[in-house]
Amino acid sequence: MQDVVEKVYEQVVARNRGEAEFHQAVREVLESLDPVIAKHPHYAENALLERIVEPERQIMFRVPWVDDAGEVHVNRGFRIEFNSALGPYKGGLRFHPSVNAGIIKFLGFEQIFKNALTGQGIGGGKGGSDFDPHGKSDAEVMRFCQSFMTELSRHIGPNTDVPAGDIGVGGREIGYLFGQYKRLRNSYDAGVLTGKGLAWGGSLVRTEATGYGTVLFAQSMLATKGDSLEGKTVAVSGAGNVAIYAIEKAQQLGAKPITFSDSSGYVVDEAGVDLELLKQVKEVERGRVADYVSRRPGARLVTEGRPWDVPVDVALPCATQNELDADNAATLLRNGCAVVAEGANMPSTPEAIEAFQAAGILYAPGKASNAGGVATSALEMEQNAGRTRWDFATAEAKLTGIMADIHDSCVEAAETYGRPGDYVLGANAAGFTRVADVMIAHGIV
Ligand code: NDP
Ligand code: 2IT
Repeated sequence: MQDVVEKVYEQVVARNRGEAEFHQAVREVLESLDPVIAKHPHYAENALLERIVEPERQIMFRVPWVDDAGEVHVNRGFRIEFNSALGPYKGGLRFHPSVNAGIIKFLGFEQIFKNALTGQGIGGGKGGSDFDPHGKSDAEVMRFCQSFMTELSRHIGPNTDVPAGDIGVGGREIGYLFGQYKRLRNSYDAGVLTGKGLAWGGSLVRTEATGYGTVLFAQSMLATKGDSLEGKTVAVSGAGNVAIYAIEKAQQLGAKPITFSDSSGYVVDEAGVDLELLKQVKEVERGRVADYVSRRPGARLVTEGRPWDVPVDVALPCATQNELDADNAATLLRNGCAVVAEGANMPSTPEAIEAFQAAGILYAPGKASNAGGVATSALEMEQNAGRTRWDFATAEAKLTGIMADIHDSCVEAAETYGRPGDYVLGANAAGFTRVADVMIAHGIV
């Protein structure tokens, strides 16, 4: 990295000690900015880089709640309001035991550039808690969500900060969070949260959007080589919201997904994933991947290694950060995998990304390929503001158009800065310049 950029990175490490995921996300962006700063030195003036890596506001709070047995628990809540240059802070809430300040900060930082890529006027933020929804009753999840929102409600609003779902936060949690917000504020602010139920302000296609968008992005990358997903085998990780709808869209486009996973292991189903069964097990029963295998002849559960050990043409990591390392990348490449599109945020380690890029395969970073979820959240906000509701085809056509535009912006920026086909540089440069130009226009704030 150039001196000016390296200094900013060193300050981030010194100021945010022990936050390895945040350092990793910042490093990836700053490295990409080298050619951007070289071409436009004014981006490094007025401490623009120093400002963009520092959250505008960081909120951390106690979340006490009572379980079904009457025992009191204390979790920690976070909301990092990272950047509001382009619009209200926007980004999901993650409930997972691994959540800490560094993880929420990395997610919030990525969200700035992802949201800029959508072209929709949304700033970047992220939040969550180290609460683990697994194995909790609906009543426990509700009491937790109510306690969490009691503090969060002071900080959010349809024009201020608009949370949504992420790992461990889906329609059920958004419902409990919205109910408590409405009660505390005595105001039906539909646009304060996205991912709402269809009967109370939700948008069609929001549930499907992240997975669909990821596969559409993979299809656009393949189209640059005159190829398509038709007939390709696909390895998917995760078995949550993003994974399920990535599998659905891949199947619609004629590809054959043969794996999915959760934290108990991965499933290989050489005949192709039975999506109805997967939805029944994961969405309806909230079960484990083993419940799929017990009902699906020919499918097997593997508890050692990762889905990346299975030979495929396309890999779609849709579970969590750093779930695909250098060894996994080497295995995928050895087996002939030629496309990786990230549904999750930062699922590939820096070494894995380096291997994909050195091999010259099509590799899309999450902030570009998984932007369909937040893009459709912004469409939900638009419908809420206009007190209207679009049908499925209208919302899906808008998502498809936005994903195509993001793809083309990445391609164009990669060419502008001299590395055609480098989607990491393309996404970071295109996202950064949009935010930076507006920050400059707004003055030193
Ligand atoms: P879900 O909670 O619906 O599903 C997450 C899935 O990933 C589960 O199958 C879960 O298994 C697995 N998983 C999570 N953490 C781990 C872990 N540490 N080790 C192994 N498996 C794990 O979340 P989403 O599908 O919504 O999110 C998946 C990824 O996509 C995340 O990186 C998220 O940030 C990203 N994303 C989500 C968007 C959205 O709209 N929902 C938008 C853009 C990105 P288990 O149940 O066993 O924990
Ligand atoms: O990582 C993400 O982009 C999300 N979890 C979705 C955020 C949103 O506001 O829809």
